[in-house]
Amino acid sequence: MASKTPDFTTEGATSDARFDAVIIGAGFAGLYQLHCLRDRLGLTARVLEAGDGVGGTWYWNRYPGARCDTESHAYTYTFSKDLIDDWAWTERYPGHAEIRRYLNHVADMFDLKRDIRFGARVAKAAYDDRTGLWRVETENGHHYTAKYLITAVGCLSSANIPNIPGLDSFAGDWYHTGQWPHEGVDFTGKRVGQIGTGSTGIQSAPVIAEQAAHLTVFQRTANYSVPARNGPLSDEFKAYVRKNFPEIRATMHSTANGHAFTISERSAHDATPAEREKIYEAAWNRGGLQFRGSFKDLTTDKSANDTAAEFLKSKIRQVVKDPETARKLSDIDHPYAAKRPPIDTNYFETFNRDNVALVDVRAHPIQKITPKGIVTDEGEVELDIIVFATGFDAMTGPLLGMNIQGREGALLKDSWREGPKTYLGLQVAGFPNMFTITGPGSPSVLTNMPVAIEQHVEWITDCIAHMEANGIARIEPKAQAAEKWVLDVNAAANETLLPQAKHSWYLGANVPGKPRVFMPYAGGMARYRKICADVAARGYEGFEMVRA
Ligand code: NA7
Repeated sequence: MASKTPDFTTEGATSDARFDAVIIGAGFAGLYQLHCLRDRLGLTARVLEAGDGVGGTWYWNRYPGARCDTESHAYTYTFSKDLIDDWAWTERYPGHAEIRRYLNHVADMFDLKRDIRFGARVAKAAYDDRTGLWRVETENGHHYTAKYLITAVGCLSSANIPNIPGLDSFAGDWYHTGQWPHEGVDFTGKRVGQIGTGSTGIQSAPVIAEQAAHLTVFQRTANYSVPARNGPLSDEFKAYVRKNFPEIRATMHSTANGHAFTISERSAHDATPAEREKIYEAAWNRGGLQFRGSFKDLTTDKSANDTAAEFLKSKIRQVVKDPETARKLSDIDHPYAAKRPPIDTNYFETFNRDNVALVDVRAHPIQKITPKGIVTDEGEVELDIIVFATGFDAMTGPLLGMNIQGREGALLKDSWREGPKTYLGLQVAGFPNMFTITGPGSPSVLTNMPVAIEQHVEWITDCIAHMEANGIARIEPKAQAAEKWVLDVNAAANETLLPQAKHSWYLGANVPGKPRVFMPYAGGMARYRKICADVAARGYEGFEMVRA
């Protein structure tokens, strides 16, 4: 059923529009949260969405080659059998347009759009101590009040555009990958400079190189990448997914990272060098994030990790023909998967093209941008277009950008001055009845996001159901519980190699001035799910609940 978006012109314009819940964002998280509150609990809810359509992160990320790195049969909601039976992905990894088609399909199937206000960017959300309600204001001056405020704003939705002197003077065009023009960019005949070699840059460079007259990739940190081996899905595979979805779902729920593959139970040290080579070669040929699962200790034991890292570096040297370019691309300063590990289609092969060059900006930092191009101490690279594949102010950026005020007017940005503090990534002390789906301190970006999102949405829904059934007006974490959780998040990270990547966005290190705090919970999705379930079973231990 395709629902019609209502006319919201007058809603909240002259007097506050009142709902049980305001949900911010209409991506995977916001859509499911709306369905749960409205259709399972019978509450009223309004979704406020800055974009003009559903999709969340995928509404904005339309850059060349934009594609999810989770395999499509696992990048999906699992809550509805009808939905699973009704949808079939076409490729091994879903492209951005197909993900938007999927989310539109979900929104239509569950008739969600009638409760989503598009083009409504939240400017402020403040808790009113007197009424116990949240008051939310949009940039276009509409007001909403609600008992519950639920942020579904994504973890990677606040663009990080580096402050390089002279950008304003650039005579050509420039774009950030996460704010890509919907009509696309024509690179034909253009000299393009791309800054950034994270997951995004590794996806976009090969596609841009095929169209542009010339592409210069500005690399600050060399990166590992494993071939994605994308391709169309066969009818047999689609039928297999439909038939076996309960088992696939069970795997997604039992693994640390929420993907539909398991991690080997074998240590890299228990294999001979020849066996390891064979296992890595098979994983390389199969492609994708599953490479990480080749051995159980790749993400926790540096010497085990070294064996995978060396294999991947040797692949770069085999693929890239120019030895100096191969050296720069394989001169990687962190353990494999200590930063988010990219997967690619022809990334390293792209550097064998005559129209592609690599500039090492770790050795030769960017000094400035001029009207003509980018200047390093090696000289000026003349450009018509600059592409910033420079990532995001991850996890905290989208939340801190909304001017959120808790009890007694306390600002979230003050509470988090030294880094985000949450309890379970779900709530913040001093911000009653505010729930943060996949917030900092939850597994989120270290997992397959829809799995993390479903778990959070279902936990929040159960919590709200409990509150409504028991006449509870207010829930918020006890300060000590939040303090302890921050320690637990740090301890979980320290059990892994993740903190060894000193420049990673997991640590906030990509944004100048951002506190260096490891933000996601690295203890694994299955362990985290159990912690949250136990907390609820013990009467919401660590939370304070106040009756009306
Ligand atoms: P990432 O992973 O943060 O990558 C950003 C890239 O941009 C990375 O190579 C950065 O180098 C580089 N960067 C950032 N600022 C600069 C400046 N000032 N100069 C030169 N280079 C710079 O973002 P992505 O969009 O690729 O991926 C984000 C996530 O989206 C990804 O993990 C998936 O989950 C999907 P650095 O490494 O910081 O030296």
